[in-house]
Amino acid sequence: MTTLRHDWQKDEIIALFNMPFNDLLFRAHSVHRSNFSPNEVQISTLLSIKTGGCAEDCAYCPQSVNADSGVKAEKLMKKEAVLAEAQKAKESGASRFCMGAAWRSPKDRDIENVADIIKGVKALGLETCATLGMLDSSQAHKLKDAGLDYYNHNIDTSEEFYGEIITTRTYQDRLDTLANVRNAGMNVCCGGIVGMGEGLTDRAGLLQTLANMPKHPESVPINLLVQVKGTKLEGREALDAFDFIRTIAVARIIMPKSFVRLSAGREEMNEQTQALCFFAGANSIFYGEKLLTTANPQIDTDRSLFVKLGLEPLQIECEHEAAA
Ligand code: SAM
Ligand code: DTB
Ligand code: SF4
Repeated sequence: MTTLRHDWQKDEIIALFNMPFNDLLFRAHSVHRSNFSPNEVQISTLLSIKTGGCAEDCAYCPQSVNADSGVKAEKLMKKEAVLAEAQKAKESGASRFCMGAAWRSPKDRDIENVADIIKGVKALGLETCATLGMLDSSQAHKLKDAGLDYYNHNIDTSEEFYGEIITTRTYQDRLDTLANVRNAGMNVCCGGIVGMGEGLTDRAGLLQTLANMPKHPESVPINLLVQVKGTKLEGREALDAFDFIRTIAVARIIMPKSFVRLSAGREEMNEQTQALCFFAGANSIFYGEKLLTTANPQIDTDRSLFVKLGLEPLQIECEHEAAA
């Protein structure tokens, strides 16, 4: 039986990162196989429902007002337009629809509008996820009541490196939002970004914070920085692919029952790197040609990779089907 630990020490995690590659992958894959069906991958499709003009200064993000990325500020999309995209995502094989908004935190009016959209997406038979910035407790409860299944809010990196990337909100602000989401009874989707110029100790610190939460996030997105022209992190030295694969493997070992998502950055990754990530324990991806504002692999490209590797999309059981 797998025991879930919440007392990981930094040096233990660093020791995992430093294992010989074959030993690390063997251990991660063994953990993966004893907790999941090894060839099943959960599929989420992303949509930016409110793009650009964000007041936060996240150094990686093309949607910050501080970035000179050419991303224009738009209003919240209309419900009908979002539902049309959700329907397309469902027809392409996604099981979860994730809606992102470039807000520091939503206003109560925004929560009402998004709650209405969430009800519509759920009625299509999709799982719902939203990422709208910081939430207080009452906002988290309103989203839960609307039927939101997952809330995504990333801690991004280690507490030590965080200040180099964002100055407009603290690490503790993020942890407070995550506690509000958890206490409202939603599933937590929380991960980070690697390849921002952090060191191995920071990647270990990111995973340590996630694994030592009172409950492991159900979904752990590991993003490889998408370097966007006009952002502060444009031109950072690219992360070695093996260091990315090691990050996935360590996440799998220390959060054995969480879905680990091979998230942003797949467009710059070759098939072999992605295959090793799946072997190391990644079992979720973003699917569809766009992430929020940047490119993701084409649907046909991903379908062909799934065929080559014998991977199958994870099927979800709709509530009305489960009740039948
Ligand atoms: N504004 C909300 C927030 O920050 O919580 C929600 C949207 S925000 C774009 C969601 C996440 O996308 C960020 O926390 C970050 O981890 C990820 N992200 C943004 N830009 C990225 C980039 N260039 N490369 C990789 N991940 C990125
Ligand atoms: C997550 O961890 N990654 C996604 C999702 N959660 C919201 C976002 C990736 C964004 C990449 C940059 C862009 O497309 O703007
Ligand atoms: Fe705003 Fe989110 Fe981008 Fe930060 S990551 S600038 S909060 S949209």
